[in-house]
Amino acid sequence: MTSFYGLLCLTAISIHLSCSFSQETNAFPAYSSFSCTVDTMEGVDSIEHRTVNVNGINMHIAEKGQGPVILFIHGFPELWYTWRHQILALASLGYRAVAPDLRGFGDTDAPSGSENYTSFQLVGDLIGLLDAVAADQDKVFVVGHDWGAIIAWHLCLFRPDRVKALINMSVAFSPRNPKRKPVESLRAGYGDDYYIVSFQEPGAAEAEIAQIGTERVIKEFFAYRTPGPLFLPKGKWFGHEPNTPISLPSWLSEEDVKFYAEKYEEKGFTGGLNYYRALDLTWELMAPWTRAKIKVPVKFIVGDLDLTYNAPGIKDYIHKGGFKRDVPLLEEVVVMEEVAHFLHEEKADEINKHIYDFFQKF
Ligand SMILES: *[C@@H]1O[C@H](CO)[C@@H](O)[C@H](O)[C@H]1NC(C)=O
Ligand SMILES: *[C@H]1O[C@H](CO)[C@@H](O)[C@H](O)[C@H]1NC(C)=O
Repeated sequence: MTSFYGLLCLTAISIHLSCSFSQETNAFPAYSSFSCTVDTMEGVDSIEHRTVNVNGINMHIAEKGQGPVILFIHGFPELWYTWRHQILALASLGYRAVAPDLRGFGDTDAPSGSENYTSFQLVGDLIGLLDAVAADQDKVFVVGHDWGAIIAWHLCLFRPDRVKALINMSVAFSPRNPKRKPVESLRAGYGDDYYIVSFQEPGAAEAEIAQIGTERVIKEFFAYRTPGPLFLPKGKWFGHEPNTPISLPSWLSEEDVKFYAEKYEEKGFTGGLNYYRALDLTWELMAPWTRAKIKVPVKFIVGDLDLTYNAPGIKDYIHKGGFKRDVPLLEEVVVMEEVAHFLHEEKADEINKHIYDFFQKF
């Protein structure tokens, strides 16, 4: 523990120094709290990048550090970049952080067709990745957020032999209901404007995004803090007039937004949207795993303002026994107060500590 906090102190000192150094050239002087992000950007430059061929696609990965591998799996609309704080912190604590751009995202290939985005291809990519970058490690640590949590769960279900322990953020488990397809259930529960339902029709969400503009869409998603379901009615996404300014949360800089926006501008959103469009196909193919339990040690972390935590029935499921029944090795559930969906960016230091505290036990 001592060395852990020591390292954090050192990190803090170097951040402070380079913050004051880079302030003069900060392109956004109005946002003084952004100065440390400029430094994070400098730290981010120390992260290494390469492309590996896995499961028939070229996958871009970001990595740093030596030691036991921690595989970081991002969500939507994110990229490897969402893990920048964790990559730097965990690499400095003796781990090898590996964060891919998932299939369909960023600098990784995006095969066409939503049928190419079921959990089987996605987990297949990650198994290929582990064989390529961690052939010497039978099992690795896994951290997932949002879609990445769902993929992480399926990785544990299909290949528990490859996972030492899992930290899952934001999205709580929903056991497979053999009687009803997920999109149908969501449509019945929330209607056609519920975001997952509205993402289904190929091209429709893409058209909305083109209308609003990529950068603005990124800002809207990251700034969303309503602790309730997300509805995206046609022509009225996010309910803002076109030119209303969107104020960014303190933990997200204009540079961060630009990073995401440039990659999404280049790649488009279809790859990410295909995850939602493949939900029912994944459900169909996963029939053999109905009522299967997760058999790896798990820590689950969620913010109390997260839309996922406020979905009907989820709190009861997480806190009243359902979750523990399906995930018998669930060791800890952490609910962070006043924190929303992108908790690992919003509360990076606390999340880094949670990750370290949990993984160092194994
Ligand atoms: C799925 O991906 C494969 C491999 O890239 C490709 O050959 C196939 O055409 C894709 N499916 C569809 C429906 O586009
Ligand atoms: C992690 O989140 C996924 C996503 O829904 C969920 O399926 C899983 O049960 C959660 N935790 C695990 C494996 O415990």
